[in-house]
Amino acid sequence: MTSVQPSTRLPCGNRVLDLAHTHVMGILNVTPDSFSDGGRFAALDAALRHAELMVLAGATLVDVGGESTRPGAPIVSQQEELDRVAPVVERISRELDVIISVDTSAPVVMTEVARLGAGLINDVRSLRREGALQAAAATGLPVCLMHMLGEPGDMQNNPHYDDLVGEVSAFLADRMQQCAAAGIASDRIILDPGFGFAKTLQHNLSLFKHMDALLLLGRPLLVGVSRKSMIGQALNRPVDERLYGSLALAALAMNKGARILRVHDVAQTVDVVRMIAAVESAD
Ligand code: 8Y4
Repeated sequence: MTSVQPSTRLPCGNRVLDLAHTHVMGILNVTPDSFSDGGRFAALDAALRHAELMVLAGATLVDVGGESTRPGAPIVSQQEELDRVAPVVERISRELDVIISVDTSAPVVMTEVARLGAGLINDVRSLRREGALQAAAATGLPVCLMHMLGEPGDMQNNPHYDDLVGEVSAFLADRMQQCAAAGIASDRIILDPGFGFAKTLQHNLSLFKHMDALLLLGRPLLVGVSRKSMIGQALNRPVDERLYGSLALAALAMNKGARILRVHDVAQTVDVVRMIAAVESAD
């Protein structure tokens, strides 16, 4: 007797992501503050080396980002963002066995990176930019929709929620509907609570504790908390001392059902994931 189940296999361009397991997504920044001093060619080589190390350490996805979402970061033109990201996507696609996620809100970037071998669109603005829904739909790629109120620049100005989990859930449900109307079926969607985006420490902790409520939306969850200020604030640690806090939250997120963990410290997080998976697969 075979039972019909929703597929756990998510097509990501020329690769497939098996969402029956938890995956580690390594963060690859290609913003100028992460460029090496030698200019764009040296920066490209450095990005490739970093991506390769993350893949060797067990990342099944790398998230390539060319626009800083830090509050106060300079606004980058779509062309500049494309100039940073496109060569990296092209070379990773040719040289490494990994799903390339691109962290972008720019329609032009979505269209071009899909052509160059990207496997996933990761938009912290949930396709709210003009033309983004249409561009993402046309790529045929899956999309990660993330909760954020406002824009990265103004989002930390006194965020308020009457019903935090309910409002995050309603926001993501609404964005899924907008996607469906634009031709992005729900089976192409990944959802993300958006830790650190328009949320206080207490908001972040409470949303983390109750994130399993978002599983009711029926889509896999991606969680990004690595080195974020919620860890800094909870533990009183500077950004270079947040590894253990990050690993604790990675383990907890996996336990709550998250399927993709977006992290800086891939090797360490992969050990956490594999150890938990070993216990979960025991008799
Ligand atoms: C230290 C470390 C300080 C990290 C700040 C940060 C998410 C994301 C970002 C996320 C998804 C960041 C692009 C912010 N966060 N995409 N992107 N989910 N899907 N800050 O949580 O890492 S950038």
